[in-house]
Amino acid sequence: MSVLEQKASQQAIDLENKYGAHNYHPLPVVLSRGEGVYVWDVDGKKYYDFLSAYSAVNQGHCHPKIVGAMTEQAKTLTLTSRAFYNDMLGKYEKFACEFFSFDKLLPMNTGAEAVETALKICRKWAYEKKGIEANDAEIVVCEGNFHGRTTTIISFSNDPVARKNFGPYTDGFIKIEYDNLEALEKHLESNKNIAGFLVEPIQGEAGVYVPSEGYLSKAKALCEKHNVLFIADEVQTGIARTGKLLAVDHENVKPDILILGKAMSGGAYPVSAVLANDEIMGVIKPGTHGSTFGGNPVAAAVAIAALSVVKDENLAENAERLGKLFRSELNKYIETSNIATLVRGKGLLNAVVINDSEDSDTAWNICLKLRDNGLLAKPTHGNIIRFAPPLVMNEEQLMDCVAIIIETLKGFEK
Ligand code: IF1
Repeated sequence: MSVLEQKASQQAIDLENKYGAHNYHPLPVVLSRGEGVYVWDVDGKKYYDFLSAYSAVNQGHCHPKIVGAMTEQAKTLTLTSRAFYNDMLGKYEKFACEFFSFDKLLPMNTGAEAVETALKICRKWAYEKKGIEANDAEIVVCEGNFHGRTTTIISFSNDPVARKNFGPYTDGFIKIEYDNLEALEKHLESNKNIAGFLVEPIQGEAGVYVPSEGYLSKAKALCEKHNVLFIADEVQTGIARTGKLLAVDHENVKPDILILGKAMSGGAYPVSAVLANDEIMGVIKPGTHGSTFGGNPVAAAVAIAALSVVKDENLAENAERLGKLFRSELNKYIETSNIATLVRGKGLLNAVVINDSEDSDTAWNICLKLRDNGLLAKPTHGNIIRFAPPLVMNEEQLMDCVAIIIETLKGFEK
């Protein structure tokens, strides 16, 4: 990199360091353009994006249909608030309810807001429909969860960095081991105050943990048996990422409450949503919940376009096919590697576990070298690297990326 090039990147980094809160530790690369599976840095270097903004850019960067819908609506009507009706929200709600087969949708903006909304609906349903005594409702969550960064959500996180010094914490949550049906059944059988079970169909941040075959369907059956709401957080696993429209579709599970975000907009705009049927969503009455931007006309137009792209371009099928190819190619290399120990995932949500201690910086150094070799990825926890490209990738591009990843890993062989 020339001195001048270094200057442009460093200037951007210095500005963030000086004027921005230090709540992230980004990989040192400064991006200025995105298109499809590619991003470019300020010096014009081209990269494959293998993070997809944590699975928000499933449809590829700056998809013309999504940007076009956003631009048109932004020139027409951006925000009315919900104090009045507008001509876009109902269309979006109908489109999305039919797309995911639910009666109702409550529109929000970020994933965490949608998770909070789902928790509120679950509690309100518990008091007004299930008959649990006021303030006694408990919601079961899983160890290793990641559902966002609000005070209530980090109250039930077991990530010390996400929790430390943010107390006092919100009560009413029971943590159980992920992928452990006996633990779930034990609580459902012994505790009549349980209102819901909140679960990621695959634990993304924890390191792309895919639960045992049948876990989701058996957990749903247990919830049905005990009149407990099954709440699927598909913010990261949804919208075709794992090779089906929703990750729960791999087991034909219909959640009582579905939480969506990220790729609901293709990464063009903050759009999240909570979907449920009338007997559950009916507990929400005027004044019980809301948001200034929730369901705004731009979000509505963007989400309709983003979901249409998923269907029109068969992104789930593409993710399923290329995900199998990715894991097959990586497994061939792993057989002879002493630096990569395993690859796991579904569709195009995958992770490679690096053969080093959790606190080592090997995974980070591998990502720095991947960057130099033209591919952007980032470790999740410690020695696990998440690989999640946009779902619009084709086989030739995927094989090019497999070659980059394997060549880079070979450079770290012991
Ligand atoms: C960060 C993680 C991923 C999510 C699930 C809800 C939310 C997320 C399953 C909240 C958000 C983002 C948040 C971002 C990094 C990223 C992330 F590393 F934090 F955990 F993807 F794995 N449910 N995940 O994954 O949605 O409010 O962010 O829109 O906070 O560092 P949000």
